[in-house]
Amino acid sequence: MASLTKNPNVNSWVDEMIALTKPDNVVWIDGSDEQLESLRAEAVSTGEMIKLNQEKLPGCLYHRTLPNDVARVEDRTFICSKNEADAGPTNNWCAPADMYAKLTPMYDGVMKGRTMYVIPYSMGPIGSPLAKVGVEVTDSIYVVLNMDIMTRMGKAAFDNLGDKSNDFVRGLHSKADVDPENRYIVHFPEDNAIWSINSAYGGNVLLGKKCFALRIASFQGKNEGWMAEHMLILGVEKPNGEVTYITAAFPSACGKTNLAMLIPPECYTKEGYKVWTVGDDIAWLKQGDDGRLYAINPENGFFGVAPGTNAKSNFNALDSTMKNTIFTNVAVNNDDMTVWWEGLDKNPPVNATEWKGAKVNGPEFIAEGNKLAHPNSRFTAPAINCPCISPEFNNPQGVPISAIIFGGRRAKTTPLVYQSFDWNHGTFVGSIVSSETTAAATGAVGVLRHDPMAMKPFCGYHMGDYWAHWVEIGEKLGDKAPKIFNVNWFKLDDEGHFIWPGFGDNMRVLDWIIKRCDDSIDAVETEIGYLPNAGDINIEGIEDEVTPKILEELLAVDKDLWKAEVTDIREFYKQFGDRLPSEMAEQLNNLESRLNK
Ligand code: OXD
Ligand code: MN
Repeated sequence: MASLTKNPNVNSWVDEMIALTKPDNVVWIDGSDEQLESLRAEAVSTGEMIKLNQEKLPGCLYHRTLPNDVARVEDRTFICSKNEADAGPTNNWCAPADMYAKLTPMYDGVMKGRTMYVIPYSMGPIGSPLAKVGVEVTDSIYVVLNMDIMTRMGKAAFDNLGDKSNDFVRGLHSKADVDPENRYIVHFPEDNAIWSINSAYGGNVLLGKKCFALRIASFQGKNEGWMAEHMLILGVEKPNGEVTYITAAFPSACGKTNLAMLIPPECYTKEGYKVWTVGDDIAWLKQGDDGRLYAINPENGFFGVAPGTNAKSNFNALDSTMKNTIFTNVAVNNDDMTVWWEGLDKNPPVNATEWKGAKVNGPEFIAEGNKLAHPNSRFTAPAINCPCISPEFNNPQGVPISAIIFGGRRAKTTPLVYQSFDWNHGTFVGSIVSSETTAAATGAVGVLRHDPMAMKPFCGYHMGDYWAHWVEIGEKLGDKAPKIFNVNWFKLDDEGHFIWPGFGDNMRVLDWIIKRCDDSIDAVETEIGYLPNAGDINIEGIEDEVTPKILEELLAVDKDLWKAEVTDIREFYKQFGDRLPSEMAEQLNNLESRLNK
């Protein structure tokens, strides 16, 4: 099939990839409905995808990955910058020449007997000054169909790139034999290239997402003066119609999708408050002409964690999955070909297929201690399906950001919410985010680890330089900089119960944050930052659950725990050596001396 572009940089690179992988056929993805429909039909005929109930779930498909291939593989993810020091201590590194030498034989002839799909796509609205083009070649129809949902895919991306530009990210993916021993997710930041092999799991193979929009884009942002962050973007509309835009960075599977699509409690909806979703996972941020920081969501869909999603926890996400959605590794109800996962409802299907493909009696299977859906099973849903998608979703200029929120899963230490003293202190607050690990990546779950700005798995260069970049951006923004906050929805009591209701009630914390941005409310100055006066967190309607004593606990700053935290941060910071910005070292010293006063 003939190329869809005259761009010689694209064509020569694709020719090179064809010569390397030797596919039987090459299909250029134009993004047309006819082409996608025929790919869906082909995937269904080979069993790669399963058609779900087209009346209840129109346009929805199901896919199962191999049991060894269900999450991102951080230990097999590499940043191959020319100099090892530029990848920094938080990334796996290998010299680019050595990595190319190792991977080239693995790709040699890997697509023999297969078709190569050439996917042009834009991250960001086509034509947005903040958008960027990528091209992914892959031997997986599943990848094509997911990229169709997650990006602006098709010929328009090539038209936007133009006939001459070399500014596109080259993504090479082959599922090969899905061999975990030879699985590699590799980034060559200086070559604008990503090579992924032996996986078919979303986060490892939808190369526009984590690989491009975070790892490569963070490196590009550093060089070009903008930021790529692991952040949701939402707008809170007040009764007077004014919308305040907020971004929030939480580690994987810590509720970004839920916060982004939050439905406020009744005491807010009755007044006319509303939350709009701009993005649920990634934000690209750049200073606008008016000096403020603007954000776009480079994605076009949601690759959300299914378990736990239900009409109460996230009605809008659930509703987004009701049509044209791909479900991966959830359970299937064989009676009516619908889907099920833990936490959807209390009625697991009796006649079920569990995520690995075995036919089981759902309730019995669960009673024996098994899970019907994989804990990291996913839905890939078009953003336009979301009932609360922001009218600004496709605005090429993005939305102006008033607040940036960091957060993680912390049983103790970190209060419900606090505000940093200023931008550099906020950067410090982001740098010290720690969180308990989740099923989104392979490895142990529930282990506390440092995850600065929720970017530990996604920063494509040295973390110390990344913090320096934050400091520099703050200098440029000056008094137009967003205010920076930290939240923790996950505080536990001594019996291990969550003490904050979370979900829609997180609106109560957003409300405080917005009032702080508007300068319409005072706060308590503590050693770690500004905390709410207890009376300023609206608990109308949840007084029984959040008693004054619990609120006090939620807003407590335990000095001893924080002193221990300082010791731990000092240890954590050591690995960054002389690339730790002096501003961060100073913030740590200041925190310590405030605690010792
Ligand atoms: C994701 C992740 O899939 O962070 O968004 O793992
Ligand atoms: Mn994520």
